[in-house]
Amino acid sequence: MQLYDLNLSGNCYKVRLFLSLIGQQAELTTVNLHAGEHQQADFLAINPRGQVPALVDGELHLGDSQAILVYLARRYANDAWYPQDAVQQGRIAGWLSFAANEVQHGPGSARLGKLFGVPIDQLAVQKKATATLQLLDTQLGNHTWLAQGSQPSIADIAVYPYVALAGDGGIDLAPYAQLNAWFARIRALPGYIDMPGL
Ligand SMILES: N[C@@H](CCC(=O)N[C@@H](CS)C(=O)NCC(=O)O)C(=O)O
Repeated sequence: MQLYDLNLSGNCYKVRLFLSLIGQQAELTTVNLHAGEHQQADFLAINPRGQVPALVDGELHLGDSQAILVYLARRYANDAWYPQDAVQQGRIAGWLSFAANEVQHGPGSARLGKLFGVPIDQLAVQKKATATLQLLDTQLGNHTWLAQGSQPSIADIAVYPYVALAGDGGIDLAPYAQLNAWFARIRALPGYIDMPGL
């Protein structure tokens, strides 16, 4: 299995973290976005969207961190990470979508602007980020894990990185007690690994 990766990408970290939690290994290939490697023909043949992460496993070429989590969970992990139950799958899909939208465009974009100098309306993204963090803090006040099961699922792994990295975007995480308790639960999982900024 090969993972096309970038150390500072929260989306790539999602996949590295999950691989470690389930005790699977992938050969990492760094894609230098700064040098435009993601737009070169050989990488576009792997992921036509020109984005990392991208996973190659045998014949499978798969982009998008959420899609990769689903694949890895179903293919390599025990059922708890992505249960067969329809209610649980529906809830998890909702959180995967939340990771790709509210989280990516709130705290994720704030970090892009502050850390990487990408031109972004910081005021607008800080507002989105605050609403996202508040919603999560409320959800986690009533539930140990996001999808409401008794164990963590891929929903937690999809949402965690850019929320935990919000400080890189100039957002103070201290007021969110439930979020901080959830970070601690995730960090206590066997096989947990960090990335720069956490
Ligand atoms: N929805 C995708 C987003 C992936 C993404 O935005 N990747 C960034 C790095 S974090 C990237 O490759 N950006 C280069 C580009 O879009 O040109 C996912 O969850 O994997």
